[in-house]
Amino acid sequence: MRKFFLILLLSLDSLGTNKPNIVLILIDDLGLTDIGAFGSEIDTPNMDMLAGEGLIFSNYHTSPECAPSRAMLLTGMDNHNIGIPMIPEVMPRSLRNTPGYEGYLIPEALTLAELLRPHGYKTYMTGKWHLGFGGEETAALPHNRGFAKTFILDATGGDNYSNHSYLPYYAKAPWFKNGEPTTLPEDFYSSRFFVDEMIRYINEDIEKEGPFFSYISFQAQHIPLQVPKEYTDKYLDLYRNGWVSLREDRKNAAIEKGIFASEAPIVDSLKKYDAWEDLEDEDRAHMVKSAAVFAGMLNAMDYHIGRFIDYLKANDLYDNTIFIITSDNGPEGNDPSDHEIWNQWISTTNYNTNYETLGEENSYVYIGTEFAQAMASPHHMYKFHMNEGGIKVPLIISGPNIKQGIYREFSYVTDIASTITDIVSGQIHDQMIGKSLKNILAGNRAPIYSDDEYIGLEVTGNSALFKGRYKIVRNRPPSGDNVWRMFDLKDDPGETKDLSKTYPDIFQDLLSSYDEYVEVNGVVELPEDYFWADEMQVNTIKRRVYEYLPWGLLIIVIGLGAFILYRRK
Ligand SMILES: [Ca+2]
Repeated sequence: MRKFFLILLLSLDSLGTNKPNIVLILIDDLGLTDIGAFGSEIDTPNMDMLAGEGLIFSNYHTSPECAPSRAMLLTGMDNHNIGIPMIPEVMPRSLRNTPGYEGYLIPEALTLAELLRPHGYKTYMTGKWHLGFGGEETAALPHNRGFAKTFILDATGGDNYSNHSYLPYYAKAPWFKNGEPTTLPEDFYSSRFFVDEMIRYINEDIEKEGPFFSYISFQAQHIPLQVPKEYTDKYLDLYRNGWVSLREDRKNAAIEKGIFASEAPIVDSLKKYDAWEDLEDEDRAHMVKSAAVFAGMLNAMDYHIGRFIDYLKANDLYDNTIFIITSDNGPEGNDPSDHEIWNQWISTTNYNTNYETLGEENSYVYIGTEFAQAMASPHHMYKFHMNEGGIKVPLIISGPNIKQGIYREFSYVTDIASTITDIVSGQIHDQMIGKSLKNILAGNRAPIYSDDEYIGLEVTGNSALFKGRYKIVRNRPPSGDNVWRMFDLKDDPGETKDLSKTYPDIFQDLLSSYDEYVEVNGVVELPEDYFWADEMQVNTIKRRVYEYLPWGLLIIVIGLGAFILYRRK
């Protein structure tokens, strides 16, 4: 009887045909002001068009790292309850027996694709997945987690022109087509390919009933930054005034666009670095061109989003499509050349950092800490950190019946899955902790979180908690001191004035909420001497040693055989 009702419900559901298509576009390591509509100098006309037609979220937060953000985005759950508390590359392997620390997306945490399919959605994904433990846990790949057609990379990043790994952790970038290991086409360029492949999936099923859910997860703007030369050439002169000037320009543009309050002070985040004028000419030129590659790569990605929009328009699909565009964390400030294991590894690869060909095939480009800090403008810090520069990123939602404007109240990564299930089914799925933004999309501008609700966040030992207008935050060494500070984000969104001693009662209340968050979600306190780069080195050796194990065993067997033969003689 129950089954009958379920079938009836499902068929009724598929009859209620006007459900919107949903396009979820995730950009990797994009700063708050990297998109034109948020104050960028980079050409992003297609995303700006969607932002102009839809709603801009100027106070949206995610986690500071790729994989946890992606898992939270797709499930609406806290990162400690889904198997991805931190990127698996830096997770101490001893933690894998702890519930919530499995290192891959556990089956109990349903993905949006699994939740949308029973409602008649056709489900597709292209691009970076990063939730299957580097391809080792195949049950956690998107093809086995609700996506009908997929072409994905199950790693923290990869080359944009080939299957080369960008880190010693991976021998080759682990690519999968519909759950099976696969190769890349000859003329592969990541952003173009993900869009082509997505168009192909939609087109193949265009006669089939039902809306589609398409998740395009770009490699842009993750390192190595790479893009065809003509895009870089457009921006060659743009960054010649350096990072201080870029940060200031972005801040002013963000104020003008209504993304940041004009009177709010900001942290002097760049003062601890070398002055731009004091750099060697050669280094400066290299950095200016690296930043141009960054800009070109984003411009190219936007161009391919434009092609996707054109396809939808040409096939009468655009008007009933909701676009959600966001980033998984703030800008990448890591300089890989600071790490000896990377320096040794890169010399064994085809990669080069030659000025002439920066951004082209086999070129390894990154913007470095100072430009990353500028691209998080006007905020402090960048990827991996719990200050606003690491976790406050762009969010644009546009589509049918979505009212234009800017939503300035706090919103959070887990709200997206809640919103999608609410739009599709009229309710937020039980597993989710996020709030629905449905009323906000319809024009309501009230806060969705009340003053006594808290949102806790812990990733790789760095922590934050939001409650009402306040936020507490702490970052571990080497960039932090592991001391909690408290900021009033309403009056001081730039996090310039620590109020922990000014309002000790409020500070204590937020600390207690954090303790409760740790307790409820089973957060493991990492050892004091934990350092992510050391852990990645250990995990790299553990992962790669298995590749050489069969050869080692073969040599031992041949050696033993030879020894026995010799003894028999
Ligand atoms: Ca990322």
